[in-house]
Amino acid sequence: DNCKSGCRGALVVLEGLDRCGKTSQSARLVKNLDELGYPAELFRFPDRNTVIGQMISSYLNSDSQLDDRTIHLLFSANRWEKRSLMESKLRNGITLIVDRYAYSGVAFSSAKGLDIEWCKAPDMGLLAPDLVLYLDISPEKASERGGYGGERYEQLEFQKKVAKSYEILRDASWKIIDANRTVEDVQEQIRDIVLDYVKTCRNGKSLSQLWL
Ligand code: 2DT
Repeated sequence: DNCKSGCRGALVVLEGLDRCGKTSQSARLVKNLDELGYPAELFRFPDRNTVIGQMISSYLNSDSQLDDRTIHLLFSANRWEKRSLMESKLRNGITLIVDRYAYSGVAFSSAKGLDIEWCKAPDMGLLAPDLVLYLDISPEKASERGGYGGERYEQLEFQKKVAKSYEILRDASWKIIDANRTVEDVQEQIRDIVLDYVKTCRNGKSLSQLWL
């Protein structure tokens, strides 16, 4: 291992519509990196294992009703409660593959009509990803993939609005991945892109914060 002090893991975020393949790609990516000798761990948001995460889960299952701003802040708090753990793992050289992050927070809440700047504010100061991968698929195509699971946001009309919000949110640094291809093709492309970033971070790129 040629990892020197200052060498850290990369923070890699996967974003996209429901059924774009994020979750299986995240798992495959962690496995690929581990096999290549780069320690990696999977995080996902919402993290339903915490008390806040259980409130979010109950809302998504429509077992509870919450005001749009209230649930937005819970999603953000659910990221804040993992911030220090994520930072210490990164500083210990572990690459984090994160299935949804603050961009989902802004895209989904602004799709309900909330102001984008208001949506971004509570996530200010969270760790900024080194790389955002957007798994691009049309809302129609996504909805045909094995059907939605019946959670609150899994409806074609709403996903169309989310897709528009993501378009507003993304910048030139995002890598847009064509998610219409086979799982293996997508996996290979993602692995190659991410390896570059992992190497850059090991060479001492510093961690920064949202929303710079
Ligand atoms: P999963 O199906 O990936 O578990 O997501 N969501 C997610 C938000 O509205 N705000 C957020 O901050 C995050 C992280 C996207 C469950 C749903 O929760 C939405 C889909």
